[in-house]
Amino acid sequence: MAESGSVIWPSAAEPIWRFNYLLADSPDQEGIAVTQVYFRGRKVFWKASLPSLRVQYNGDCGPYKDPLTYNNAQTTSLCPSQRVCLHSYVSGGFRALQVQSYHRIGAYRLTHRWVFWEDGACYPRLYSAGLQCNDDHRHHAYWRFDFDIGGAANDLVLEYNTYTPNQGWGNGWHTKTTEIARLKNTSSQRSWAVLDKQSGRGYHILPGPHDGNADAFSTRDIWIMRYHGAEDKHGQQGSASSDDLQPYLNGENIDGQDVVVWYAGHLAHEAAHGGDEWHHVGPYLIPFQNWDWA
Ligand SMILES: [Cu+2]
Repeated sequence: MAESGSVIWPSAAEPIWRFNYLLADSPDQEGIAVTQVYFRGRKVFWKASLPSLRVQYNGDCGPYKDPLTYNNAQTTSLCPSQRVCLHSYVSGGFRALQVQSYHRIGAYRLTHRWVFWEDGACYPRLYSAGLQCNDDHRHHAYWRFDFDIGGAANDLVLEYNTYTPNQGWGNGWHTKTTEIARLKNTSSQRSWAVLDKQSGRGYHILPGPHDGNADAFSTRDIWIMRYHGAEDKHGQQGSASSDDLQPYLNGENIDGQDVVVWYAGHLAHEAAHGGDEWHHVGPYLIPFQNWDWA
């Protein structure tokens, strides 16, 4: 079984966001994948998904890879008849559409959520509660963002650091022209952007406040890569012991190409806090320059 649909939100008369969604069965295991995602009539993603979720314990438990599938999703009181739950709300004066699935895996309760805001922001989130073993551990959530801003090709990737002088892209920004994996750097407010070269429209990728730090088990925060269809494994990405993203980094040119961004949130969970506390990770994706407000 699977659950899928098409969304025009908030209405056909006011199509701010438009996309398809799919929560598939095993062997697919990438949570809710959203595809053909448009903000105000302009393409943002070819596809965005959560293809890997790994957990490492102190002590003898694990490591585990937790697949997010239709099989281990459950209905909730908010959506008693659907495992993909669409829910509109208003927060801070802004309308939002939340698309989420609730999963049970062993002792874990996991909520995978996309929030689409009326101003074009998109918040991918993973919420986790439950203790599989009574030890401190770290969940690592890997999102895959296949941006197609203004079409698949002709992308430009930028990185921001407070210390970078203006090189023509504004203070702090420089371009990344070959495939690369990066670490966050809080002191330089490091962040990234993917732009369409022709229009200048793009998205700013900002680490979330709870996204933690890479470690020896999950070694990077973001990977910027050239699109290859074979590198979309629909959630069969890596294993419990490795994310297996490093082999995709082979020095390819990404300047003016079709770019895919992987982003990892690292969620530390202390056993002393018990199993009932919910924790979450996820970046902020914010529209960047030159979007026309209809
Ligand atoms: Cu946990």
